[in-house]
Amino acid sequence: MGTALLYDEEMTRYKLLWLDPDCELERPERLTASHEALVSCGLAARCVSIPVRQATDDDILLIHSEQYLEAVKTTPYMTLEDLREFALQYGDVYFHPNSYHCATLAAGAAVQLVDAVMTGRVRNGLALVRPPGHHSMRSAANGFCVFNNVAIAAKYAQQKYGVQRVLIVDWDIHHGQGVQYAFEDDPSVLYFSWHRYEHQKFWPGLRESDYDNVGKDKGAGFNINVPWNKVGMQNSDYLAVFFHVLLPVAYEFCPDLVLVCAGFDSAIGDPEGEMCATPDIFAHLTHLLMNLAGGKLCLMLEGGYNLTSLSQSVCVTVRTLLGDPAPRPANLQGPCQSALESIQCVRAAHRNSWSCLEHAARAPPSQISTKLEEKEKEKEDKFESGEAADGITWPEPHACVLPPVRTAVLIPEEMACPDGCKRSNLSQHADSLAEKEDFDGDAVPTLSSLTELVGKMEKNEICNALAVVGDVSMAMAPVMQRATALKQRVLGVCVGGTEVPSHLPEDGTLTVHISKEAPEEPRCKHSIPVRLKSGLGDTSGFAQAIFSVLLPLAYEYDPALVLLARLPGAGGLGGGAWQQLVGLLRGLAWGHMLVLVQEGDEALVTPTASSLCGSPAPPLGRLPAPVVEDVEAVERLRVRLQADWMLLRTSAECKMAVSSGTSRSCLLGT
Ligand code: SS9
Ligand code: ZN
Repeated sequence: MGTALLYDEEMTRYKLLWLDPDCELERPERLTASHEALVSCGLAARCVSIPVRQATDDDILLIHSEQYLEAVKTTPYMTLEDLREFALQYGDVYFHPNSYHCATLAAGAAVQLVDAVMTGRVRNGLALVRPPGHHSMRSAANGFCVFNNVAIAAKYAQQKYGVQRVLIVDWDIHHGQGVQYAFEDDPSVLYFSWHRYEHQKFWPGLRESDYDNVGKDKGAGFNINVPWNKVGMQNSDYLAVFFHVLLPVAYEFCPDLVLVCAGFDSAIGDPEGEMCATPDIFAHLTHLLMNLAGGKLCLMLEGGYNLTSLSQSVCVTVRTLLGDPAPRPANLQGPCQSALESIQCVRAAHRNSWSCLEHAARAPPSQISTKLEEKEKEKEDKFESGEAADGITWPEPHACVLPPVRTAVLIPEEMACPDGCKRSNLSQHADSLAEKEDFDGDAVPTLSSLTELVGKMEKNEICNALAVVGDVSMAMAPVMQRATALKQRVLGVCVGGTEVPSHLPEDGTLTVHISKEAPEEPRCKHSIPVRLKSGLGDTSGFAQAIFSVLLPLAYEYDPALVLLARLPGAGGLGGGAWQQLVGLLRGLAWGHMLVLVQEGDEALVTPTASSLCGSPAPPLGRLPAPVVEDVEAVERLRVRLQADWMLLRTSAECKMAVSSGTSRSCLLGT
């Protein structure tokens, strides 16, 4: 199952024909540069190229009025003066005689991409288009946008394929008010947008872009706005919003299809966004969406005005769609104060709509409301607006060296090797480590075979691996020791079991143990028990543990290897939830992960291997409210740990500690 790329050079054949400083950013080179970058790093050739067709009138009328469509249709025959005048009735948009044609191609590419994904021709894809779409409204062009490509695609999917729920993630740095208006009373489309807002001072400067605009009537709760009230937001700010707002709600919503308004003006160097997230972050934003909706993910280009940053971001994104491992999310420093205020406000505004947020902090006191905060002078330590981004530099994204083997398996000989995997032979030479009696050398790999796998991952000879072992608990310590001996930082994730496996090395490791029985009190800083009293079968509670504790911890820890161990007693954990866990953890450590499964659990080999190979996990279904006791336990743990782990923070209340910069101590939870 491949990745579609939709591109047609024709969409570069329109441009601004007069002087207008507000519109000069939107240039044909945005598309040529992005496409050339994809070609020159060999990514375009790896995609399924799908020809672009024009959207029909019927497609466009799914979102726009007949009058507006007819008006746009007359623009190819207008004089320059008429075009100028026509554009002037709208905000921040220009028209060219070829604009209408290109706009039908852009919307057409979006519906073609939906067709390709919904018919199963490809798994996911990107439509490289201009003009962008998310600002255009039923009867108005706006912000370089003519037709609302993504909104049309959402309606089209619902109408043609009977898709019930569509999630639209708008990571462009501007608010897609056009998308918001199209679906604000519609509970079948969940619209999420973060956007530069600066207390309503930033374009388009709408009151309704703030966090308290949650949707109308039946659609209340299905519109999520995250305002950025400062520029300079970084990778941690974006990830924190994904972990603490978007992902829990998205999993609860359980979309059948995910569309992304993929604007890259939210990346560093962009003159419009003035944010500081690096192009690498889009690997993670993409990856974190790839296990929703069974992997049905369609990205449509929106903004992105720094050609370097744009091209790098597009490449990283497509690479991830293709299933390559994501670069390590290095140097995450925790969300800034202003981001935390926004997160707290959004979570509070939605706490009655989503059961995953029911236990979020209540509405924050007015002094930290994004609306009421006095408009202090901002961007103190940032560049001045305007001359902005030109001088900004950032390291080029890491070249990814794909290991020769994606997934190695150490499984009993009588089992067939799962598709896409390579059987790893048992170690030939004698065990260097003391052989434990419980290891039956015939049926299960010896310890030295496991530690060899660790060595091969460290050398990037294999990406990830799965082993069936006789005693998972016993195998963990030597594996971790081997990795730490190689100076590799290891994240251990144990699910099930009653006790934390013993003798785990502490230096250079962090172990999170999710189970029904784990002791409530952590034994030490290197071992974190997450206790779900109602058991691993409570998928909602499990999901909460993953998003609000495990993933933020894991990203901030930034391991070089993930060791995922399924201990006996994890039986309650459904296959879907297990595959979600495997899939999500692939985003860490350049994808280097060793999964240990207990002998007797052979039924898990095929699904686990398929997730390690990058197949999307099956959807979890619409999640019910989690068990109150468990939510509270996970929330207590999160609060306790946020003193040491800044990505766990969801509110601005520990102000002193956070604003003291790099300090990792916090007044809460000590
Ligand atoms: C430039 C103002 C541009 C419109 C931005 C539209 C972005 C669409 N000084 N305002 S992604
Ligand atoms: Zn934008």
